[in-house]
Amino acid sequence: MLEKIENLKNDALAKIKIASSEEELKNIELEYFGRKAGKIGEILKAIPTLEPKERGAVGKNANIAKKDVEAGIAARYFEIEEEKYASLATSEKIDVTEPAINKIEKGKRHPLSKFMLECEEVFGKLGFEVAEGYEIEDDFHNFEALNFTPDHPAREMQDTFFIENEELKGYVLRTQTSDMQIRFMEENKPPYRIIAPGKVYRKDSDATHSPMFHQIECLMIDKNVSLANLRFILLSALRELIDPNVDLRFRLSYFPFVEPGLEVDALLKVDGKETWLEIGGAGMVHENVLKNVNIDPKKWNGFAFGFGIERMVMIKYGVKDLRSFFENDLRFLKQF
Ligand code: FA5
Repeated sequence: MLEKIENLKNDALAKIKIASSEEELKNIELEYFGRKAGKIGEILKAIPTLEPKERGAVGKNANIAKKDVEAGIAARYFEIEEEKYASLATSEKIDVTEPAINKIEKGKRHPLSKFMLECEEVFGKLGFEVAEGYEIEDDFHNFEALNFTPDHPAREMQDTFFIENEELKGYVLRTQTSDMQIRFMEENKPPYRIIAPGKVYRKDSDATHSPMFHQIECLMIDKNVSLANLRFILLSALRELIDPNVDLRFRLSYFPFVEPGLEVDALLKVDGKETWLEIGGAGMVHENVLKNVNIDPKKWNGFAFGFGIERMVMIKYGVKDLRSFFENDLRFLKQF
């Protein structure tokens, strides 16, 4: 019996040594340890039927054989795994110096982001720094400090999205980048020259209005600033940003945070004809706004203007429908 065990063990170890796959190893495991008719199991099961004096030695040797075969199988599994990974390293080797088969298309900036970056560059050259704010804004910065009293009819001018959440009661999706006039003046001392580009939201949707759109705010506060300064800065910037032949026209208008308030039109060539197009609002900062941020209006004054970025880009490239900017149609976007 002891010899039988020894032979069984040697046979098993020889088979294990030449097994070349996990599949083969599994079959060897079944042959020796399978629940039904596993060769080692059979021997262990037969022990109680042996002569009592034989049982000890057979049991001991059978257990040693069992452990040796188990250890052999585990070691061979490990080796096969190692061999598999070693062969992967050669079979799946990538030559990173090979030229690409397909041409990789590079992404580009969205025309609106591109225009906002151009604004930062052009206004930067005129001495304006960039200020950034929040799209979820409180009533104070979006309306109150900008001289909109609580029952001011002008609040109706901008169809507001109010946040319906107990924790954010009184907050809105900002309707204009003019909130940045307040935020910046609260935190800095005059003089100021800033632009604030960003997203704004209104309940508005058609070919020239979108519920989310972009504005750029410009604020200059210094000593003895006049409408002539506003005109000069705006004209210089637009001539560089849109067209060197742009001209401007101001019409009297109303915004609670400026006095006088102006609507600005730009003279542009559209389809070969010269046309005046409304591009945004402007004016001299209202003294109540300066007082709301503790700035003495007798010492300081200035102008502000705010423009729709979509409107500017539509004018610059002759885009007819503002919704094209948000449809993510590559045929449209690739033109810029
Ligand atoms: C304002 O938002 C003022 N805050 C501008 C301002 C700033 C005036 C500083 C004075 C001083 P208004 O509501 O007119 O103004 O909007 C300005 C521009 O945003 C518009 O001329 C238009 O180009 C653009 N705009 C307004 N609503 C939409 C919309 N729903 N979709 C796309 N563009 C819009």
